[in-house]
Amino acid sequence: MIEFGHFISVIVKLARGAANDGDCDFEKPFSSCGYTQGRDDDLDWEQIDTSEKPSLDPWVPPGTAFMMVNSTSRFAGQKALLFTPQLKENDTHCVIFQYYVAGREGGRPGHLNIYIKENNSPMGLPVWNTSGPAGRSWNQVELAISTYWPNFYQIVFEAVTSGQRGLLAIKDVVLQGHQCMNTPHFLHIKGVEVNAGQTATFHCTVNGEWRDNFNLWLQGIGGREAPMKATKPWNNQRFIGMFDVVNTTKQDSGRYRCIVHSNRGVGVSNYGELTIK
Ligand SMILES: *[C@@H]1O[C@H](CO)[C@@H](O)[C@H](O)[C@H]1NC(C)=O
Ligand SMILES: *[C@@H]1O[C@H](CO)[C@@H](O)[C@H](O)[C@H]1NC(C)=O
Ligand SMILES: *[C@@H]1O[C@H](CO)[C@@H](O)[C@H](O)[C@H]1NC(C)=O
Ligand SMILES: *[C@@H]1O[C@H](CO)[C@@H](O)[C@H](O)[C@H]1NC(C)=O
Ligand SMILES: [Ca+2]
Repeated sequence: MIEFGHFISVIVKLARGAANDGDCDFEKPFSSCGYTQGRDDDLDWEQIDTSEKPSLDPWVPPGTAFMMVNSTSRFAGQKALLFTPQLKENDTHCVIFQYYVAGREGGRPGHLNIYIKENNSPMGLPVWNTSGPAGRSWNQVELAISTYWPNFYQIVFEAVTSGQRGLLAIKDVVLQGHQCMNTPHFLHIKGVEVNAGQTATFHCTVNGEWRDNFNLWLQGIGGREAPMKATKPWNNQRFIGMFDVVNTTKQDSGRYRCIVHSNRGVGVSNYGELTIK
């Protein structure tokens, strides 16, 4: 029956023309979902299925399949990266996943950082992170990733150990064919061109109503960030966030994107180019 179900899901995926659509329940080897381990890092993620093989370690989540990084007897600052396949959608979609942090009560065994890499761009800065505390429950995160079509993107899961004992885990990555429930999506952002010394203003249009728990900022791939200067309503379904990059110099040129944190996840726009003449 399980084999037959798998057969059907393969047929469905083939019919959709995408064998690697980004979903992974980690019940099959992660490489069959097109996921890959980082090579230029310190550790690998381990794939575990405690529904097939229960663990005696009380910190290991029971009865489920997941990827984890064991931070016990690791130095602080050791990194493990896990990459999704290259994803390409031209309609609104929400990516959800679950994470788990375990260790001594209140402990923080490490950081989980999420990066969104557009085309073959550098990783840039994380769009979302957590360091726990160790709660030993699964928590869901929404990634409201804008439509980058015709560009592709990859989601990168990075665990960084803190030197404390414990583990970080992720599971159930699902690409949903609709917008996120609690995290807003950005419309496509445009590049900005100014003379050196001038202020460059980026406009980020958000699909959704303003909520007080939203935190918006502009993130440069080179590390420069700008807080939101103002919002203006577009209509009752959309608003625009405005960001000033002041006193621009040639070094500020490059790619910028809009980020919004909700209490459930993060919205990430495409990159817009800042050109300094
Ligand atoms: C984590 O690593 C420690 C030390 O190597 C080991 O004793 C423990 O069993 C590991 N836990 C899991 C769940 O692999
Ligand atoms: C949307 O994507 C599909 C494949 O995923 C492609 O065939 C189609 O041309 C795209 N549509 C637009 C309007 O770009
Ligand atoms: C983690 O996220 C918080 C809250 O958004 C942010 O203040 C902090 O700089 C981030 N840390 C890293 C290492 O990205
Ligand atoms: C921008 O330049 C003006 C005038 O040179 C200066 O007063 C101001 O402090 C600068 N602002 C920043 C954020 O560097
Ligand atoms: Ca690795």
